[in-house]
Amino acid sequence: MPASDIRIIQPSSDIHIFNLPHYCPVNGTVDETAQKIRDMTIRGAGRIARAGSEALGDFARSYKGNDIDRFREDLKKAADTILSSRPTAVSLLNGVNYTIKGADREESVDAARELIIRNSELFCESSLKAAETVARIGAKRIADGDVIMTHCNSSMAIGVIKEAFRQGKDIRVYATESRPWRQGLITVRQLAEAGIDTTLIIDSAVRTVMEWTDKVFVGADTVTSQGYLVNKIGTSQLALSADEARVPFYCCTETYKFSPLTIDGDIVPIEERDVSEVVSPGDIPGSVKVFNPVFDTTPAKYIDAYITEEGVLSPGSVYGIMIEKFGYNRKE
Ligand code: RUB
Repeated sequence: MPASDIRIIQPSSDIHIFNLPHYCPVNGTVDETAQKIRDMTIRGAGRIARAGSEALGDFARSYKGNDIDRFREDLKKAADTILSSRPTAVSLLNGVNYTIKGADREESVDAARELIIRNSELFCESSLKAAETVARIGAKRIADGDVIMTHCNSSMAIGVIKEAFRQGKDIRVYATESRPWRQGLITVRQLAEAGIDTTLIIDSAVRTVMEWTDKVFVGADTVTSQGYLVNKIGTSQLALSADEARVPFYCCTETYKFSPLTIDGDIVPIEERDVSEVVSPGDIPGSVKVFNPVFDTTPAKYIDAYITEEGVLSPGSVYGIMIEKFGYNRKE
């Protein structure tokens, strides 16, 4: 059953493609970035947040015109364009909001421009710094000789694993293929390049390999106020297998992947992508439906800890950090 604060888009009788909100062309950089996020040239929750923030910084930098009202309208369209590119990772929303914060109070285009450029730089810097902190903290959870499993391609989980290896710990990693996009191939390449003993497994081998795994490290697209994790499809299967095998399950994430919207009851939309990512024309009879959800939900009870730049958190303490970081703007 889906968690109460998660919406799964159910397969319809026809092929269902996630309905992207209205797309407003603004300028080259914003449009190009949105397109790259949409087609997954830029992917991963942290990267899309930084790319979206940078695109808005570039938008402000290259903006021609002095009419502040017009600027605000164009900025809103630019932000909407970025936000429409992928629906699930709240990092994108939090990154965009951080970048444009305060711009509506500025009275000149020059002042708003400066503010946005500064916000964008600050967001990207703090995002990269958070990643370093998470790597340092998370590496302490890895012991010499550990066998680790990871899923998909999370720069945060990989950062933790690489840091432990850099510290001289002798580790082995199993990385899932992550059908249909096979982001696992990126992961094994990155780990092998770092010199780590790495084995690629198909997604359905998770339960078998869990028997000799010591710890699981994954990333996050969104974390809800209940401490539930939304991440690449299949994450919840790793969590269930880990629970059954008494293997600790860690999520490595910056706190800007916490969704303040979920405090107010908003649901996390689960993106569904085109069937062509799963099958090619002619592979299956035309009457067969294909359902391709790309993220899933792991209930809080299966997560041992969130490893964040604020420290190691229990799922139950996510709410407090959310309030601290984002406040609570209840919509009336
Ligand atoms: C990637 C994915 C990653 C998170 C976290 O999905 O689910 O685990 O985004 O990544 P996709 P990171 O390939 O569909 O974007 O830790 O790099 O932010």
